Amino acid sequence: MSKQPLFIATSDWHLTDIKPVCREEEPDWYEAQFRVIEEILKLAKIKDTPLIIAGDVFDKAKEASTDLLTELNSLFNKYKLSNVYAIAGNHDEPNHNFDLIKNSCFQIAESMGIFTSINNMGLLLDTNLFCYPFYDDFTNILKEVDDTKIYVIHQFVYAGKKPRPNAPESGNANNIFKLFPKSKLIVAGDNHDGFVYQHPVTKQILVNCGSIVRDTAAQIDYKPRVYIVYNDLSIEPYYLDISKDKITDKHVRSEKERKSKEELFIRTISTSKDISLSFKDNLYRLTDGKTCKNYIINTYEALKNGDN
Ligand SMILES: [Mn+2]
Repeated sequence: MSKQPLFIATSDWHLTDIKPVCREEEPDWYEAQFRVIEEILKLAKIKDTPLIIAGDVFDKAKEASTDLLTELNSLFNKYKLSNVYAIAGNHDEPNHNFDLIKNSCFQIAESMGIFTSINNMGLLLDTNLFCYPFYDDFTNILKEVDDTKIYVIHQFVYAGKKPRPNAPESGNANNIFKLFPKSKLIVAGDNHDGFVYQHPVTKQILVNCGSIVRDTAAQIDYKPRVYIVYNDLSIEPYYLDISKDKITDKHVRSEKERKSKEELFIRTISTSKDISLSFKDNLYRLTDGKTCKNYIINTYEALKNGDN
């Protein structure tokens, strides 16, 4: 069996009409998003392989404009890919509830023929694959399916150290593998930082796709990518072109500057002997050594006491 691409894995497109602050210098936010989508569609066309979107196609479950939807549709029409599949992420689900998916942009996009929804469904590739959309209580819901080696899920997963203090233990890659002990590969969406992790003992592989469009200043050094999954289950990252991106963290820097100035001010007034928040202290200090000292102090005291 020669090595062939089995599919391209991507997630967290977060398509939105609202330009993020860090991308304020983008002249056209739609173009900025769609040039990335186009690159992915081109890649799927060239590789002649299915494209699987592991959730969060849209940023807001019910708030994509007709402009956004129709532009997305014409882009997909241009490439005429026959095998584009998607599962719903928490952002695609109204109130992060899969039961409400019928009334969502995800559902509209599927109805327009942009992709085929494969929530809670299998896909017959060389190796069987099964997909689960986002569920809040996923550890109770996700189950292994017979003769299935690959799973696609939308859950916050990480390998090694917790990427944020409140990240649940259930998202640790080693615990995700335990949900599917017979699996060989798990593809995940949700965590915007893409990575590939292999369990040292079971050799199971976790591919976390990561986001494709950088939308926070924290991602300024991130290299957006999709992953090509081959039929021998080897994984290859494909880094997307970010040369046209206009991204800035200056709003974060000015916020930091403002905060540090504030901190410095508070530190100064709380430690310095020369500065006080008391008007009286400052006034008295100002008069030190001046000939008018007594006059000023007497006037101030008289004013304060309401003397005429
Ligand atoms: Mn998500």
